[in-house]
Amino acid sequence: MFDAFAKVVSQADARGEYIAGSQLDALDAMVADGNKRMDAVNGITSNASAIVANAARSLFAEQPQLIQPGGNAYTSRRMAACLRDMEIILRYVTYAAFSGDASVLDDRCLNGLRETYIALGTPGASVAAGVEKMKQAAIAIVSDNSSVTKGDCSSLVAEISGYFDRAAAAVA
Ligand code: PEB
Repeated sequence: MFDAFAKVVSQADARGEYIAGSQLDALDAMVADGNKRMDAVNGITSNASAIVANAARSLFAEQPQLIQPGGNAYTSRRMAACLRDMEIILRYVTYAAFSGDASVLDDRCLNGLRETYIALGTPGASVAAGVEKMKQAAIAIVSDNSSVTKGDCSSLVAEISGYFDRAAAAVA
């Protein structure tokens, strides 16, 4: 599990090189934008339950077979497992956003998840659709600068979108 700094050190060490100027510049920009990152993580984290619940509701409205008898979210046990899975994925996306690095998401959440869903008979494409809905809600929160100092959040939004896309692609 790396953050952006540890990742740069690890890559430089693997090559036996000093940290490159371009990498220092990139890390410098990351530090300069640190408050935006904290605000974004805080915004997603403090709205996590609503993000998960709304995404699930919308997923089940679009794919009602999931909650009909025989569906993969039918029975409250499976529904609970589904909501829990979405919550876990969102939590790891917030960790990646906080660290500025996807390795925690990859190593602790996505690695082997596709195989798990295949073994369970859980439709990965439906999980991916749920992740996409969480992404829309999270990006709307991160992009809403009505209660924070106004600034350009486009690169942060693109980065966080990328973590959701990575999660969706890992199970689709
Ligand atoms: C992954 N999900 C399930 C299981 C595991 C995971 C390991 C099996 C064990 C259990 O039921 O608890 N666990 C989860 C995860 C990590 C982890 C992400 C990462 C660290 O440790 N059903 C649907 C939807 C979808 C869904 C499409 C969007 O119809 C999910 C939610 N996951 C779902 C369901 C089960 C499950 C288990 C329904 C239960 C499957 C079953 O028992 O039939």
